[in-house]
Amino acid sequence: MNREGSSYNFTTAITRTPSNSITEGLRANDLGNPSAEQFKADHGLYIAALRRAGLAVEVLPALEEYPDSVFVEDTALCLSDVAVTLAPGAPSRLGERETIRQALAGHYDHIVDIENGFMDGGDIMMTDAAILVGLSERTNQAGLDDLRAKLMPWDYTVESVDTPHGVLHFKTDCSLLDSETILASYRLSGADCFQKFRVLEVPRGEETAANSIRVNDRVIVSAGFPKTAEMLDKAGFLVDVVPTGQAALVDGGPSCMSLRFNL
Ligand code: CIR
Repeated sequence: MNREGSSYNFTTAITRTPSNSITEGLRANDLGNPSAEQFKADHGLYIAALRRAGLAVEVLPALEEYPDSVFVEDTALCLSDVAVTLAPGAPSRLGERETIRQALAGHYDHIVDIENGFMDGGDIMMTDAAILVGLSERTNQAGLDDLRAKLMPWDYTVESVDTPHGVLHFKTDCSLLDSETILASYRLSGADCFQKFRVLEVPRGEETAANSIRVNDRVIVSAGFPKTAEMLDKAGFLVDVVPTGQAALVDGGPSCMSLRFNL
């Protein structure tokens, strides 16, 4: 089934206030602890950007027992007719999903759960035609098979793609900009899964900006990547810049901090 525009037109977002324990957040390389205070301030600006894009934003309370719980994207896949709670691949994050399930129950009539294997939302890209799932350190084949099985009644196409080695999540390095266009780092710009798309490659040195989000009429991009912002502007996209420096210290970016959906 082709769901034209459904992968970037949204009405609602769920976010979660960063916890003070974010200083214990997982990271591949330790470049120093984020400041919880600054993260909360940045998070407020992120929510403001989602609201500027027209979304109703639900803000869940911080969960101190889960340092990475601000990164709600990893706990669920929100489609237009069903939500899927995922099984995050980091053991310390598995408990986050029950609280997200409760929040989703306020919005969705149908919720299904990944019960086999593991899968992070950061590895899932919705396009109009298919759900692309990047196999990674956090997402395995058993999780992907379970997603396919659980979505069977809803007529989605689920495709497996490769996450580049050394990259945390598939969407760490790419974003959907519209039905035909992908933003990607050089590591993914030539990927087979994007052959039917126009690919805008993030200028070298700004790879972090590949994790951006298209939300309704605009693209939310991390601050500090002026060449990417200029490229998107010239390509006709309305760019909204938000600070994500604290999130980046624990491997997060714009996409990770919200679940976005259209109900
Ligand atoms: C983690 O390692 O799970 C967090 N520190 C970062 C999660 C980023 N999530 C995402 O890209 N979807």
